[in-house]
Amino acid sequence: MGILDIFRKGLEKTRGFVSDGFSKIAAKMGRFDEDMLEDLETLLVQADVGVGATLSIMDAIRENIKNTGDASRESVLRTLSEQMLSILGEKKTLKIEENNLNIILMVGVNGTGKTTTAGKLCLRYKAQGKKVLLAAADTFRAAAIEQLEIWGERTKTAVISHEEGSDPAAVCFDAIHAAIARKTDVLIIDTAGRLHNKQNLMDELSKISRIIEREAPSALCQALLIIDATTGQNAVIQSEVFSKAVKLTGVGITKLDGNAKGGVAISVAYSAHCPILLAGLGEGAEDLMDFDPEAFVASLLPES
Ligand SMILES: Nc1nc2c(ncn2[C@@H]2O[C@H](COP(=O)(O)OP(=O)(O)OP(=O)(O)O)[C@@H](O)[C@H]2O)c(=O)[nH]1
Ligand SMILES: [Mg+2]
Repeated sequence: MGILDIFRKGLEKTRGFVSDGFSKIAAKMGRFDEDMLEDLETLLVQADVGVGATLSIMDAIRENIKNTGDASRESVLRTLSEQMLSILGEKKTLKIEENNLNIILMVGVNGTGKTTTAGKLCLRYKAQGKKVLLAAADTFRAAAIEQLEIWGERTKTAVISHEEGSDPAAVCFDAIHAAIARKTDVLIIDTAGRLHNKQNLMDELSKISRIIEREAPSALCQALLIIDATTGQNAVIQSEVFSKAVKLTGVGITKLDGNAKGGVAISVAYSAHCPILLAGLGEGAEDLMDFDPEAFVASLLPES
């Protein structure tokens, strides 16, 4: 299956909603009038594209109609696609430096898919022949440590863990030194999504970041914010909150397969100040893709 087919299949629900919705609106008349443009605006907001991004897209569509006089389905679809691509920006991927320790820190609120994405990434790098190590820095719940250990068994990867309730920064300290001693290529650190309160969580993440900087100054450290596509506009707020505690490298959007609200990727790209790097398109170990703006947009919109 090609990348486009994988995105189309994963985004089936959002595709059904946006693509069919667009075709239904366009079918009313040969060319778009103001009522139809308003229906399109509502459709985008309902698909969680977000109010800011939707207004910017609709402004460009109206402007184009005004300038060219062309309000045909094809013309509106072309501007819509161009605007979505312009908001999403160029394709960017997680970088892995050869002959260096790469540290990937997974952050995000509870249940977004941090541990699952850590496992999927582990599988990806193992398949590329890299030496990988997992660190269970979510010490808040025993089940979280066990969940990462299951991924460790599944992917035949060592997991550095301490007891439930221990200091996550100490787990990171040990994991970094184990990674250096074992000449690990990629160390993936799973963190908690929930602590006693939000400030605790942010303080803990800041502390983990400081430990990484201090103990592995020459490593390439990337912090990945994991966002659940089904949580809608909350996702956008999360990116603001987490970016205050950790210097985020990029975003991974999970559960794009979960409902018809996959448009949230556009909302996040519009508001967050870091690129979307990964797309979670299912629960399986292989359901992780580098986020591909072109495949994403082509998956949402009808073929012209
Ligand atoms: N459909 C779908 N489900 C996913 C995806 N990614 C993760 N999940 C599911 O989401 C649920 C939560 O995932 P976890 O990886 O445990 O989330 P977490 O962020 O580690 O959660 P906490 O440890 O509680 O903070 C699990 O049931 C996963 O199987 C995805 O891309 N698609
Ligand atoms: Mg977890």
